[in-house]
Amino acid sequence: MVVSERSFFEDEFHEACELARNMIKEMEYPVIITHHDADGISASGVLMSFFKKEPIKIVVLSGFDPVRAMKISKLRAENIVFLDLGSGQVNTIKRYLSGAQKIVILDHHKPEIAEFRPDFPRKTEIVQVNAHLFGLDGSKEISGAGVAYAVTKLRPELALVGAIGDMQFRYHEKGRLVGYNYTHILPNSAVEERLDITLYGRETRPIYVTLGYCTEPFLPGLTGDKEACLNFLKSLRIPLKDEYGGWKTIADLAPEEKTKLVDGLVKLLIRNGVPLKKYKSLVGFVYRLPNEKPFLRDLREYSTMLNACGRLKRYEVGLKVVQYDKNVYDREKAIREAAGVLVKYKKMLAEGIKALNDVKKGGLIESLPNITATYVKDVINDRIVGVVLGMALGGRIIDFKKPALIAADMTEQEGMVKISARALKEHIKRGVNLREALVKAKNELKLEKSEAGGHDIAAGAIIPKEKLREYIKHVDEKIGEQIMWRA
Ligand SMILES: [Mn+2]
Repeated sequence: MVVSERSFFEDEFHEACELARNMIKEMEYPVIITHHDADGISASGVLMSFFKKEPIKIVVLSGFDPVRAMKISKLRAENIVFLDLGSGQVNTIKRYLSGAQKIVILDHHKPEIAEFRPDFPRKTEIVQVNAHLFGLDGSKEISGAGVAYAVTKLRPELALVGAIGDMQFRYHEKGRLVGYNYTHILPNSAVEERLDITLYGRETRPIYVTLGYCTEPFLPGLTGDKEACLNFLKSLRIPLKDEYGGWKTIADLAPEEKTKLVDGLVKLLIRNGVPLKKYKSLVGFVYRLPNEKPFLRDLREYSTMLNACGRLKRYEVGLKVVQYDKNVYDREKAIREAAGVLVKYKKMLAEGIKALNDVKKGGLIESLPNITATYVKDVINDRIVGVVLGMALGGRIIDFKKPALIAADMTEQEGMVKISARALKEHIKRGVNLREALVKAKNELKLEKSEAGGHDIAAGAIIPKEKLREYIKHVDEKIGEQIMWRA
């Protein structure tokens, strides 16, 4: 008998999914509450396909907290579906939305209450299908969109866009999807998996542009210098343009040309003393939808585009991109629009990185015993601060010997700051769990109107500005305890 690495409670999970599906099927005028990232928008696409005929309302949120719960309660919705959020806020849902008849939560974040049927006032029927309740690791084996797929059996491609948007591939050394994503979703989808050059932009950008923008790994002498990239490609005799004079992308290259490119890059990195660990990610698993529009063909680019729409609050554009059953012309228009949003988003990120560097010069970074904390005030928009931090981690702009935390003023909530925290895999191995630290610190300071949640490796919180110092100190202590406890 073949025994799988780790068993999850497959039958129970699928039973729960079926129960949730039946509940959703009966919903009239459902209100769908979803997260603003690629995973949340993908999950909405899945549900839109499910509710083809039923009029639905979609509310896209950057997070869920009492203030927003109160606003949603004013919609007086009888049927609510939470996507990619909700499990971390079951008590808030109970406090503000117990007027609803049916509530279904489809989530993969660690649940606040580990029960399929959390206790609620009797008139509300509530279930939460959460990966963690069924032995699945929600940080790497299934995404929010994946849970939505498991429930509806629709749009497996979007389920994988969500997984890739949530970086669920990064736990595998060659960037492969694992767990439920791999065993149950990929085989049922039109997505192709193969080992290839992973560089971002492989389907859409001229090769020299791809190299010029490459920060993972950082290419000495090439990153940031387009002229040098062109010369580098010429020296390798890699054709830059196709027969019609259009720029070739990496995906357009023949296998032997790809080999030449990888060889050339590896040699360059070795010459510059870059350790192997940093560039073995040049080749890894890529996921593509061969019949999709070029911008969406590579799932990483697809998810980045949805992320851009979410972060810049162009939800309607992102939602149209994931809605296949809509009229084709409309969707194509939305994809073009999304491409424009993406350009703007990339520009904001570049400005964010620059601002972070300036802040660094200004000395606003504080090094505590167990974390590095930075307060950027309103210099970096709170919606992109987490992404900028992730990039800073990739580019080693911040000292990442310790987990890093960055705080920015909220643009929409006066007096509140948004906190993003990121750790490296090495920190996780030593026992660090950012979500736990952020949540515990919040509870200890009795910050009731605040929120905190996320994953061990990436987490966030929204707290009152006047509590920032104290909060950071508490988080630092929690991280210290986690490491000590493990040591
Ligand atoms: Mn997610």
